[in-house]
Amino acid sequence: MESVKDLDPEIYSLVMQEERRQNDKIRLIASENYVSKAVLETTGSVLTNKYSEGYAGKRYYEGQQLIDQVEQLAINRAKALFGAEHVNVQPYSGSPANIATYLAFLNPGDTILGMALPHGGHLTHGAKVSISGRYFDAQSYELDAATGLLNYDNIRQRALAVRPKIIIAGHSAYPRILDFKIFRQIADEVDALLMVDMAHFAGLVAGGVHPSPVPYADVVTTTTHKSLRGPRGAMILCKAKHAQAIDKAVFPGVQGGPHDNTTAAIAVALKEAATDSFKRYATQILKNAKTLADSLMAKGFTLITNGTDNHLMLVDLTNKNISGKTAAKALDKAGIVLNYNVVPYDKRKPVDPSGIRIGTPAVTTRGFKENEMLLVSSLIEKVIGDPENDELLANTAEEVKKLCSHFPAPGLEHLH
Ligand code: DSN
Repeated sequence: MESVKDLDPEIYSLVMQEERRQNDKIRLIASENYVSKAVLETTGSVLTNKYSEGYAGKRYYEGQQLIDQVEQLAINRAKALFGAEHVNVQPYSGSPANIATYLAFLNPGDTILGMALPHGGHLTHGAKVSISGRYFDAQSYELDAATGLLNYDNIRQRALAVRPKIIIAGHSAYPRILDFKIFRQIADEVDALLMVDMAHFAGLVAGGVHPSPVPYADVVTTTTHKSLRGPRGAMILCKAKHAQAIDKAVFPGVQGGPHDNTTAAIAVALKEAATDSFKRYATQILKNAKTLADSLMAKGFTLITNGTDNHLMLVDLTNKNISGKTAAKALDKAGIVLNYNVVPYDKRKPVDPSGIRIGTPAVTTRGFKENEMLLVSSLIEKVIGDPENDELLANTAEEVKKLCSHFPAPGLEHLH
């Protein structure tokens, strides 16, 4: 970044510090990752200079000889990787992808049914503060109070009661695998479309370690930057019969010109995701999550649903007499970065809830395996047991830094 250094030392310095932070900390935010150098390079390429409203062969600006090929490559790779009939790679991110899906099939005021935000759903699945909850009649289903699991009989009852036009499956904080077949049956029973937001687990699906929603859903939306490990962007995968509605909704319905540099980087990430090494990464994400979950439970931590079968876990800290926010802030000082999170039926407020969410994709990318996860578990226990002990937090941060120095992350190898 020599040019930035000369031109804008302030931004240069902040970026360098962020590189250090990402290098020296254990990053456990379930939606974050480290992209490869190839993805970074492509994101920063001259494709950022181009405008290309429309779709390959039908653009509103000239000079698309190469952009059309880039976008078609991304589409072809996504179709092959996920077995999708049609793919749109233009959504800027997950929220616009979801909004475009609603625009494709709904009129304002129509009913949607999604997982409640405090139970692990996403803002765009119908939360009242989101456009999805303001412009539509957004109904929700919740987790079972006793088990913390989805209760498919209840979802069915809710669907029969509210007759949604779209049922949304998918989550930001649910540690278990969804039963897409049952969701499909429920959707058929009430004549609804089934939309699956697989943003969190797309990398697991690509790596073959998580069931795919693609055969069951009318539409699958996903970000590209979480477990899938691509640039910040999104895709919509759908059945061929919905292709036109989806494409029209993305452009010109919700967006203008696609971000071609991102599209190219998505294509690169999809090529990486089709490799054996990506399969090994996806497998290790699950092993790491299970090891950490088991170890935390053995230390007396309460995990929602008593564990995980994906890349994330949700810890209810009520029995540890510490709020999620206090824990997350102490852990951050100690070099362990995660987010505070509501737990189902949380008695505390969302700004200072009872839980923390922990995810394993980023640490897996940098090479952490089961042994490192056991160490992470011990560090979490120590910090949460004494969150105001500044000396402990500082010493832990040093220990974390030393550990991280043995695991160079993609894109940050120059720091080692
Ligand atoms: N913000 C993302 C997450 O952290 O889960 C969801 O889009």
